[in-house]
Parts: sequence; C-alpha cells; structure tokens
Amino acid sequence: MTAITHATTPYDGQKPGTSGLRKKVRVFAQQGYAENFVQAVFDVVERAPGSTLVVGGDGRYYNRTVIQQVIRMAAANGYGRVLVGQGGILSTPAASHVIRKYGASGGLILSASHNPGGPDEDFGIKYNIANGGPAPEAVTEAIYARTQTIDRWVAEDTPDIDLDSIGTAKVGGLTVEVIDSVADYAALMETLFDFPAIRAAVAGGLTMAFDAMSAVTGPYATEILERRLGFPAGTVRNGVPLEDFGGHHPDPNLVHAKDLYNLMMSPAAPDFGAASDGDGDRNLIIGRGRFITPSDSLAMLAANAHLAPGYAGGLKGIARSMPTSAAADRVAAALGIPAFETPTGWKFFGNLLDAGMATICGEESAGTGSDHVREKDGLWAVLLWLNILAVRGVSVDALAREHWAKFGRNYYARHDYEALPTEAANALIADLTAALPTLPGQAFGPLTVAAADSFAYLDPVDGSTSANQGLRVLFEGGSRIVFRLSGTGTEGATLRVYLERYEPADGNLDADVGVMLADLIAAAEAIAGITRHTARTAPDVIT
Ligand code: G16
Repeated sequence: MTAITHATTPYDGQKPGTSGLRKKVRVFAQQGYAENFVQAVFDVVERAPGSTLVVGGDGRYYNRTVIQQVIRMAAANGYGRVLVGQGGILSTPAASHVIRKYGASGGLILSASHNPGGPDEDFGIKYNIANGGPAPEAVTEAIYARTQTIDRWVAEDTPDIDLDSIGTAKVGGLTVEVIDSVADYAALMETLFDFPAIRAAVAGGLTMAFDAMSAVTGPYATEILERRLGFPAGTVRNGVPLEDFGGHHPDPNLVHAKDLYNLMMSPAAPDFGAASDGDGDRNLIIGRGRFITPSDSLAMLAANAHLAPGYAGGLKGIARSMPTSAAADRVAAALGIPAFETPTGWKFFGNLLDAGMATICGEESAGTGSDHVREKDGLWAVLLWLNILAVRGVSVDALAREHWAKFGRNYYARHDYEALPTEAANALIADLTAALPTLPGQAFGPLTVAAADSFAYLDPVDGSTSANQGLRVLFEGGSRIVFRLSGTGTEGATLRVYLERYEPADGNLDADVGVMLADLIAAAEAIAGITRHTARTAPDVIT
C-alpha cells in the first residue's frame, strides 16, 4: 500500500463557524473539498506521531463517504490508530467521551447538527481536541489559514473498510478499530445518575416520550431508556437514524418537535417529554403541560444537580453563554459559587471545565452539559431531569413553579429571522453597532436603556479575548435584548433576537410569555429597525 499525494488548490470560505465547517453536501462533494479541509486539520493540530484519532458522525448523508476518506488520509498522515463508531455513528457527546477515554489526540465529528440532511441539504466537519472539546478559536483560525494555502493532500490508496462490523482492520500502518457507538457512553451515564432510583420510578408509573427525530440519539436512547431504565418499548420515537432524518429538521424546538409538544400539551401526555437533535448534543424538555426553556432548564438542573450521584459533592461553578437568560446566575448566587458568562459556542466552556472552575454549563440554544465530557449533551440533560424527578417525586410543572417561587422567573424568548440576504443582516448589525453609544437614557415605551454594548469576552483561564460576540441592550430593571447573527447557518444570514424580562419571586410567575415580552419585542423593532432592514414583519421561528 502506498500513500498518494494529490495536488490541490484552496477553496474559498473554509472558515469554521460557531461549531465547525458547515456547508451544503454539494459544496462538500466538490473535488478535494472535504480532503482539503481534513488535510488542513492534520497539518496544523497538535499530535504526536502514531496518535489516535476518533471519527464518527450523526449518520447523515455523506457521513460514510467522508469517514472512509478520513481513514485513508489518517493512515497517510502518520496517525497510529483510528477509532470509528459502528456504522460511522457517534453522537457528539459520545465522541467527546471516546476521545477522552482512549487518550486520543483529537477527533473529527461529521455533523451539521440540527440542520437538515440529504443530498441537497447540509453536511459538516468539526475538529475536537484532546480534552474532547471543540477546537478553540486559535486552532480553528490556524485550520482556516492553512485551507487558504493548501496545495496537496495525502491518502493511502486502499479500498473502503467495513464500518458495520465491530472489529479491527489495518490500513497501511494504521489500526482502525470499529467500536460500539453506544457502550462507552451508556457506561458513563450509569456512573453519573441514580439508575436504580429512575428504574424504581418507572416501575412505579413514571412515563415519558423521547423523540430522537430520526437522528443519532435513537440507538443511545433505546439502550439507556428502554433497555437499562425499563421504559416500555415505543418510549423512544423516531429511533432509527436516517440519512435524511426522514426529511425533517432534527432540531428539538417547538417548531420542529411539534408532534412531541402537541402530545405533551394533550390529555394523553406522559409525565415527561424530551427530544434531541441531529448529533445528540441538544435537548428539549417538556413536562406534561409545561415547556421548560433551555435557560430555565440550566437553572433548574443546576439547583437540583446534587440529587444525582455524579454531582452529590456540589458544583464548582455554573457557566452560560451571554444570550442565555440570567436564571442560572441566581442559582449560582444562592449556592455561593461563581457564574460565568461566555460568548455563544460550547468551545468557550472548555477552559472553565478543564480548570475546574465550572461543573455545569448551558446555552439558550438547547445545550446543557457538564464536566463529564467537553460537549453539550442532550441525553445527559434528559437523564439528569429524570434523576431529579425520580428522587423528588414531583412533576416538571411543580418543580418549575417551586423554582420560580424561590428565584423569580426570567421570561425569555428567541426570535429568529432566517435566510436573510447577508448584506441586509450585516447592515442591520452595522447600524445598530453605530447607534449603541446613543441608546443609554433613551426610552422605548415603558423601557429605558441603562447600557448598550458589543459583548467581548476575556477568558479567565488563558487570557484570550473574543470581541464582537453580540450586541446587548440592557434596560433599567434587568430586562435585556441581545442581537446577534447565527454562526451555524448555511444559507444567507440568520438574525437572532433574544428577549429577557425578570419577574421577581413575588411577581407574576405564570403569565403568557408573549404578553410579558411585548414591550421588549416592540423595543427591539424600534431599536434595530428589523422590518426596515429585512422586509420581514415577523420572525420565522420563536423558541
Ligand atoms: C452550535 C454550538 C453552540 C451554539 C449553537 C448556536 O450548536 O455548538 O454552542 O450555541 O451552535 O449557534 P448560532 O446561534 O451561532 O447558530 P450546534 O448544536 O449547532 O452544534
């Protein structure tokens, strides 16, 4: 077997976004496109000769093609071992765990997360470093720089290997191990949560519905929820990963997981409803008749985490992304532990977790996780909720009301304006950025601006800084609007408007969210001119 050197020229735009390089499949399928990016990764990342690489993805269309090519390239690039999930399947949190458990120098996770899949839809490649977490900005910048000068990629000239049978194969000097996609992850979950207590609650009548959205968590949820915890067969819905996710967006929000939402609001609702996304790192939590926002879920999980064995010793700190509501900060204050506010993107939590400064992290974008891996983890959040409900013996609704009665409630919504012309979105942000200094003191209806800025982050661990991470308009009384452009889309630009209003513990805790946020919604339009810039009169998605 021989390594072949393929001459190539750079492609424009191979800049990793919030979470890796995401493009349409037809972009990735261009001659050498994926290979250029993978070679750029191999050229710049830290690794010793003979080190281990983890490869797996969410099972979407093009997953297997790229995995086979990555294996051939890893062999020609001096890796000693590749661990690949059976069938090419590894959820993002499972991949993070496998990287850590087997001492890999890093991993390639093939996913475009919650974006749709199929020949005309999206694909993605993300590199995770040895701590199991997404590559930090310094690394993704180096990868991007390398893609702009790349002139060759190398690969062994070997046939495809069998990805479907667990076992070991040789590709040149490289050992390829096809591993069980679920086993290591399920074993980790058993160490963190009180499985006997959950099993007892299930035997006692606790019911749930889990929507895997025809994406990667199906096999994980079936093993853990049905086989190990005793929920009846059928608890996991859409549990077989499909290359096109059944034609749906595997995005666990109130739009794309509408069937689950409708079920949970109906008389036939089970006690607990949950869903996860394409690659298994996001989660949706709905109790019977009660939707829990991701920001509230983070706060409620943090407040009750000590009920799970893995967190019985307490939390070291709580971290949230800037647009996530401040509900978790109130829990941190009550627990007497630090609260951190980072830019959007799980990669910003990595240093805090590695340094032991934070135990639990979360984002408004339906991500929650802890220091057990270095990714957000959809099933982890579901299992922590189940653990808490099982030990407390209360409903989701009762737990939420109890939480708000103690901490107050951060009413919250995110409005997304999708597939906007990039120039229009950029103009809106540019105009608003320019107007920020003029906003303090101005009144919008009953709201008066107290401060306005462009969020910048100073990493307390390594001293690195990240500027332009979202525009914040803070009002007197604690309400807030944040404007930012998504870094995960593959078509045009998506404007996200995050709205938050704090209602104290003795205030109105069970009002309609839209009503409570109406003044803020009007202020957002007045401040940013959304309709003027985008010709849109309403958001595409409200979560
Ligand atoms: C990714 C990142 C998250 C981030 C989310 C939303 O999630 O991993 O940390 O919060 O994107 O990003 P944006 O608002 O830029 O679209 P995922 O689940 O897509 O990997």
